[in-house]
Amino acid sequence: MQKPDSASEHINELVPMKTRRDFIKISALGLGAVALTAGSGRMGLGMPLFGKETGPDNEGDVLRRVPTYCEVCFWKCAGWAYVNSEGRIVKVIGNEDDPQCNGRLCPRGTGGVGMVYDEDRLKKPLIRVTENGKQTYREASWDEALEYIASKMKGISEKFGPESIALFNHGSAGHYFTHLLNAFGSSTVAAPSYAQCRGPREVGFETTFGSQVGSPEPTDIRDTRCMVLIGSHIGENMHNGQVQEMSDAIDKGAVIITVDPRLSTAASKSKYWLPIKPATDIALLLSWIHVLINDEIYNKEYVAMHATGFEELKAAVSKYTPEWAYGITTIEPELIRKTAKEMADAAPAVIVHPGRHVTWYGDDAQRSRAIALLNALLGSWGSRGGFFMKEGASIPEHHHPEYPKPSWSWPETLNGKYPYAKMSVTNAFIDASIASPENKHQIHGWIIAGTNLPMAIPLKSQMLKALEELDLVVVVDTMPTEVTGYADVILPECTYLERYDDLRDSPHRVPTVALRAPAIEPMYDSKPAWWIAKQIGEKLGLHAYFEYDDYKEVIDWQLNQMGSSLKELEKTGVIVFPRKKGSPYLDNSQPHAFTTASGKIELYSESLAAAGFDPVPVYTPHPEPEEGFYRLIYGRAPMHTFSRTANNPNLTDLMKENSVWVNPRVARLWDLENGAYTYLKNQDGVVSSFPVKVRITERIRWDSVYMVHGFGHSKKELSRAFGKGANDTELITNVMIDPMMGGTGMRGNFVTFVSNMDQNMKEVES
Ligand SMILES: Nc1nc2c(c(=O)[nH]1)N[C@H]1C(S)=C(S)[C@@H](COP(=O)(O)OP(=O)(O)OC[C@H]3O[C@@H](n4cnc5c(=O)[nH]c(N)nc54)[C@H](O)[C@@H]3O)O[C@H]1N2
Ligand SMILES: Nc1nc2c(c(=O)[nH]1)N[C@H]1C(S)=C(S)[C@@H](COP(=O)(O)OP(=O)(O)OC[C@H]3O[C@@H](n4cnc5c(=O)[nH]c(N)nc54)[C@H](O)[C@@H]3O)O[C@H]1N2
Ligand code: SF4
Ligand SMILES: [Mo]
Repeated sequence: MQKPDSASEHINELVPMKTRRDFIKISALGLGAVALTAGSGRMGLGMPLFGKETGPDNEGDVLRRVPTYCEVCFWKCAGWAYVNSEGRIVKVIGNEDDPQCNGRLCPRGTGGVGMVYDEDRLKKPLIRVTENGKQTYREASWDEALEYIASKMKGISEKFGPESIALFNHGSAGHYFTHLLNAFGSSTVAAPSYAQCRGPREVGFETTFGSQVGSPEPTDIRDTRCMVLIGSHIGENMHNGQVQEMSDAIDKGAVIITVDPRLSTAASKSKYWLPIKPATDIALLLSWIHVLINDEIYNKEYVAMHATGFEELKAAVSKYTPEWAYGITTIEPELIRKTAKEMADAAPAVIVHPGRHVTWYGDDAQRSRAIALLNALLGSWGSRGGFFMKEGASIPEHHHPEYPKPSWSWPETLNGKYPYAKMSVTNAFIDASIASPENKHQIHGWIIAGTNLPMAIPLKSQMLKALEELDLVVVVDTMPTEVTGYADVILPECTYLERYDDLRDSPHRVPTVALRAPAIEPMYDSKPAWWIAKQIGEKLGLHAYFEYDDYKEVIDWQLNQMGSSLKELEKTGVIVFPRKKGSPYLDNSQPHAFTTASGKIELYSESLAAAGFDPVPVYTPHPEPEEGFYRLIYGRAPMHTFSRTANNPNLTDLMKENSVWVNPRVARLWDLENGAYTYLKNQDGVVSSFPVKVRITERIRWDSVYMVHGFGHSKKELSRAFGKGANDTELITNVMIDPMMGGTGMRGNFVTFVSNMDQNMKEVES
């Protein structure tokens, strides 16, 4: 067996690092490939961010630059695409005027060009047909494919009402299809960014402060003196602005406290790493609250001015001593006290980060509320170095006739469950697509735009049942990912570098807008989503809702209303507006009207109590792995986004497969060798479709294994991604649904190793 890479075995207290050598060290621990190609990166976090460029530098060729904003993830950094005289996009770089990215894109953004030139792209509309008793796809003209969809939509609407056609969306395309469905009479629209991602934290913060966190997060990391990351792995989670600000904060001496069963990149840059036993975070959070209150180191003035329910909270947490929490979390009581003191010393310039993907154990809204309570006690909400009050640019809506009022909408799909869901729940849509006496309203058609449902939602058997019953499944995508295999009609959208899209409005410290214009004409027979939605709308007789020939007319009109124009934005890419709403921070000498029922920050929630939920979070133990099994946890890699980049030629160059992180103790027990391949089998007997490479490392606790989400693709049409690595989603068969808001908790799954499952086990190329 090869020697595992060595990192801190029991490092709880790490010295903050901020030198160039440090950068090399961290890159040697796993970010090597990117760090080397990245050139001038930033130091503090050792992040592989690409350096700014000053302009085109091609050999004498005149490059044209076109403004865009990135679609490789949802941070939406503004940038410039450079096109050479042969009409080829040669690079994309960050826009210096954009406060979201400060002129720097992450490796994924730089590699975004690979989406355009991926030869596996969807190229023509496809319609499912049966030939010789076998189902297959045949190419169709746009007119035929769109006619087919419109006539199916009419048929479903006549029988069941327009509401029974649902949209699943994620990303820019969603807006145009939402508009189409709204005009048609349906508002049955959902995205995985709620019940598979940030829904629970929005509920936790709203029930406390009356406001959601929202995206991008209004975390004032730039000026923070202490940041606590609860399983939030900023640095591998590459949301650009946050990574840059965290890097700066570390350089300025901010204390970082990272709670993670894995020595994440962030943990390795932290003063304190708390390698918590997974699934026990609520115990740690309650204990921190206990220490702040018991030791009287909470922010008394802030709490007195803004909060209600302090005495109830104090009574509720009186028993949660660090000694109690130690028995559950394995974090030493002294360390719990010391880190609570660090937070209090920095308050109110402290951030207990809400995280983003927080659908973990089914009690996630309550864990998020515990995080909100901690922030409230520290006085960080509305304070410099804590959370600022964000402001967006008010982009006027383009005129259209009023939408017809649907007779039912997504709340009816919840069947009385999840009273705190403020947004639609994808999994409830799946349930509502299966005939059952429970469903007063059944969904009969799906339009899916920009989301790879089989990888994003861990409910495969439910999804398959629903797909059996649906009368229409349309997929609008750029790539032949798994979801396209279930479509009746597949529509090829062109990539973000080949189209106009809505102006970007990212509420932050200051309002901004950014323009996305096409750098090149759409390749093959692909079309922008705005065009596809408009064509279907016209076939449905909804002309009045689509009064433009080209979407740039809408953008120009909107910019004119805001005192600018398309012409101006084509030159600058971004406009930064002054704030209209005053200071981004609260005046803590005055009461503030919080949008909760009481008008105050609610440390004890009457509304939760009335609805039958815990008014103050409580810790409930979660099932543990049986002997020989390990908890499956997952996360992000800096060079990939979910499943959407796994085939991108530029990014597969940096990372072509995921690996399973295994502690050396476990590796010895199972005789696993570093770099060897193993299949994984979960508690329900589900075996991974492909073997995954073993990475033996002290950086993961012995009771868990870790992998990056988005690999293990099963579509052969993805020539680079097919069979590379393992798919976490297929191993997530135990899903714990949050009773407050419907989120799918995915971290209650346990796996073991099946190295010799297949005698002819294919050696996957490494
Ligand atoms: N097991 C597991 N499940 C998870 C997560 C996890 O970590 N593990 N993470 C969860 C989270 S946080 C989120 S936000 C969701 C993300 O869920 P999704 O957004 O569904 O993520 P992807 O898997 O990247 O699928 C994106 C799809 O959009 C397509 N696409 C890319 N660009 C375009 C475009 O410009 N136009 C169109 N029409 N299509 C495009 C891609 O080809 C791909 O098929 O997944 C959630 N599900
Ligand atoms: N490069 C890149 N960046 C991205 C994305 C991407 O696809 N690629 N996606 C973006 C999106 S939409 C989202 S939602 C975010 C998600 O990113 P985050 O919100 O930062 O994090 P998660 O993916 O939930 O968490 C992963 C971390 O949680 C740790 N963990 C696992 N179980 C536990 C536990 O029980 N307790 C604690 N304390 N920690 C635990 C894991 O070891 C891992 O380090 O990333 C965003 N940024
Ligand atoms: S963080 Fe990276 S992938 Fe996300 S929008 Fe910015 S450059 Fe693109
Ligand atoms: Mo997410």
